[in-house]
Amino acid sequence: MNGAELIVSALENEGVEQIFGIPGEENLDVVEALRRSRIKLVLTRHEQAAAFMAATHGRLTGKPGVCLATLGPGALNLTTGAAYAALGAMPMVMITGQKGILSRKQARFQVVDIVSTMTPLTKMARQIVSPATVPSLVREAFRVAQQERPGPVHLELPEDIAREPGQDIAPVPPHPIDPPIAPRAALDRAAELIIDAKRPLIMLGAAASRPRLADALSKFVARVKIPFFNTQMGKGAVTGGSYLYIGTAALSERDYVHRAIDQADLIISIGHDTVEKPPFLMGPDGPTVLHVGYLPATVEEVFFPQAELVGDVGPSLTLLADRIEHKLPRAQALLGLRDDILAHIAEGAEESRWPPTPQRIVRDVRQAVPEDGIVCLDNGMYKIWFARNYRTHVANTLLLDNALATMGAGLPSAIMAACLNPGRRVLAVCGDGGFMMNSQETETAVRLKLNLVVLVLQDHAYGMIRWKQATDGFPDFGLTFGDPDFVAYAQAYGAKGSRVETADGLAPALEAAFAAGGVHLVVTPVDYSENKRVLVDELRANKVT
Ligand SMILES: Cc1ncc(C[n+]2csc(CCOP(=O)(O)OP(=O)(O)O)c2C)c(N)n1
Ligand SMILES: [Mg+2]
Repeated sequence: MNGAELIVSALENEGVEQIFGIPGEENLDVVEALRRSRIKLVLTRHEQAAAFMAATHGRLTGKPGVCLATLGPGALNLTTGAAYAALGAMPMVMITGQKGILSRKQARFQVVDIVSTMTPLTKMARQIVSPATVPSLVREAFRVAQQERPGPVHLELPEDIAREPGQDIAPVPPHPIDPPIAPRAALDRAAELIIDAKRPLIMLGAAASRPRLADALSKFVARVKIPFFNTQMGKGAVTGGSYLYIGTAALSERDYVHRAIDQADLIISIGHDTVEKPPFLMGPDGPTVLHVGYLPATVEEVFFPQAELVGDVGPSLTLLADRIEHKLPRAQALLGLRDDILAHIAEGAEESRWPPTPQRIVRDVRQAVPEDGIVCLDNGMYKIWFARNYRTHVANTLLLDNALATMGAGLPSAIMAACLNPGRRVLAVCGDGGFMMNSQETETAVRLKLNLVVLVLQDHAYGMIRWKQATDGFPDFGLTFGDPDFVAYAQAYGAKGSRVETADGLAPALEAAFAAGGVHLVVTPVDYSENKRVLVDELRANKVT
């Protein structure tokens, strides 16, 4: 087998079913090996989108997604996706080509040091220099990508090594690994802290959304009965309809949920990852924070836990619940705040203003998307509103990026979610700015015959930056643009398109789009005056007691 055949056989051995990307001439041996394999090559229209898709595969399944690009320009286009997976802790394997390394017949044409470029963006970046090392390097790449804290790995396969005949080496078989559970002494200490707390609160962070954790985490919360809130990326980790859900910390301070946070004397922070915009700010006067995580906490100016429970989170939480269940008479000390917090958050959701408010849009989306439906957000102003107002009931049903927070990932992540979940409703929500950053992938979605609805919120502006500009006291300048006719644009790709024209038009438009199937773009204007009215003026006046 040559280097390319060895790599494809090693990928099959890892259970890889599809690879996303754009090959170049340096990958042609890999393409040929893929043609003869079980693995499907899914072409995208930009490598960045391929990386977003592969990362989302990792995020949703816990198993690395794989993307492929050529050398130089193709590989460089993967870098934003690499950073997205690195900050978001999403397992992903990137394979890129390179000119031959044994001879240099094209001099330096297109040659960029991609391994060095990828090093700070990945957990591991290696050039493959011999077919013999392919099976072990691929196994290692998958192990490293998948292990806590998960992330991206890069392998560079030069074209001559891809073509070089090697021995038929068998791939290294994967085996299950059970990470260590928190030790007894740490469990006892954590239990004591929680039993002594007068006003405990649970916070679910990004790592709480790891797919394999959903059950154990939900059981823990149900057993200890302490109210919980989540960070943006912790949304949905425990059923959001639970009577213990007290809100989402979409802002760092002063939101209604901070009324509970500010009164808590102990926050049991499960899986918080400080890549997220801080859900609250720790200060010298408290509260005490107990970090529960796969890995020790990272200490920041605004986050410095005083106690830690480190180990495989699911089984560790079960042992912790065994110690504290039925011993927490004060568990619900803060639950009385819940109704008021949630009532404030729900304000404006029923309003029939035209254009619709973000609160109304969130409500209409929630109506059209069943509990197990998946909403994938791009980055823009609406992300704060969805994080704050959208109620989740099933783990990983609101995919948003509060880590790299890059524009352009909404559509590709929704494409991946739709590929993995053909029976569920999947919706991408994008701003008119972010959608245009990877809108070419509409063709990919159409070609893959996906059922996917894309909701574009139109304000003819980079709205979030415009909002910041206004709240920081700058004059309105430089952040507006013209849009294409989105309905015609969708139709040009062979997708369907519709425009919301009335205050009550969004929910039926979404319902019709889902019911019709295929790829469907729905465009609605949005009234962003609420950004200042609620998120600035109202919350500034919101006295946290
Ligand atoms: C790739 C990238 N470029 C720039 C930014 C900075 N940024 C964050 S939100 C935003 C505006 C988003 O505009 P749009 O997609 O139209 O959403 P809106 O806020 O208008 O709803 C910008 C420019 C970013 N996060 N990512
Ligand atoms: Mg916009």
